Amino acid sequence: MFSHGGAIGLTLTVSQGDISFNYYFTVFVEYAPIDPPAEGSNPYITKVFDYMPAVGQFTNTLPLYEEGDTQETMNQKVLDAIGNNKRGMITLGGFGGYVTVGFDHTIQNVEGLRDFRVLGNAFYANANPNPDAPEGGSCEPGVIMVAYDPDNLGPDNIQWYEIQGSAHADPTKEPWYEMAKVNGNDVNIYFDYRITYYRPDSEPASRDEWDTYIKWEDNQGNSGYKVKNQYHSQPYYPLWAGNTLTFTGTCLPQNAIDESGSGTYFVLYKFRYGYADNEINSYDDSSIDISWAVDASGNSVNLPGVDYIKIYTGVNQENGWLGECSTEIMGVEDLHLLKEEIHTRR
Ligand SMILES: [Ca+2]
Ligand SMILES: [Ca+2]
Ligand SMILES: [Ca+2]
Repeated sequence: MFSHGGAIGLTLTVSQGDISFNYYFTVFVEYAPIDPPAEGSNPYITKVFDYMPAVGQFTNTLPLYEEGDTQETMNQKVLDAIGNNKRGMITLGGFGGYVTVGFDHTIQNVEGLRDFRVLGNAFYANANPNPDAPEGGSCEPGVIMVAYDPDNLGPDNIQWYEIQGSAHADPTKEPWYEMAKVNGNDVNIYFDYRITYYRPDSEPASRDEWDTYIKWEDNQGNSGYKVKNQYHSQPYYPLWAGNTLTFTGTCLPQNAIDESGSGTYFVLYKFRYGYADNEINSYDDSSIDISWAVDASGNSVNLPGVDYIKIYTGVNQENGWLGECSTEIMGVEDLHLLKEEIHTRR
């Protein structure tokens, strides 16, 4: 019996006395297909299980933290903002900040079609000083994870899988990859990235302290500061969290370039597909095919549907006056219940 589907490695060991042989092999475990959801199911988010943004210029304001708020009340504020097609907005802050949501039914994986859309606030630049640039503007990709829970074990007790977005498969194919590399961006993808943020002892007393506001360290030997900017004066470290915040996940290539060369016009370039807050909401590439879910080795898992979706900010980058790269979420929609037919892609 296996606890989850996908490719599972097994070892058969045969031994006698001092002699031992190992035979390694892989079995592929498939799930049984599921029925479409019941009539009257809600196409939108109905539950928020967890919300923990990383440090960010909208943290503690989207949604608003108020004295006395707890993890539970913050989760409820997120549900009030982005559940049930309200289309309010929440921020996930910098790299790793996340939200975990659920539905009143299992979103079905229909073969050949995309299955759900994640609403963000991505848009294209209308005055990019670089005339030949690929599509970009404010594309702040969130990595998407999914889980199928037929036995109602709950989101903390089941296997999660990541949606294999375009850069997961091959970052060099992003149309802006060479530009970003020449610009000095870190264009690698880190599948086991870990970052820790440290709560500042106090808020900056003067502007001199903005550039050394909130310290961070990662597991690639890098460290730095999340900086304060003139447009957002509230604390950027989530006020209901502990003294350190550690997030893990896949860190995507840095996609932002200061196209003005003087710090006035940052363009955050679009990844091809498979992320949140990366494509305009009405365009096809804001939507996701559940068949893109893969296990930790990158093997397809062919989930029949998903019960929970987790989204976390996928880039660690500061962009001058524009602030950190931080994913925003406005909702999630079941495309099948909304009768939207969007074909899959690669
Ligand atoms: Ca599908
Ligand atoms: Ca943002
Ligand atoms: Ca955004």
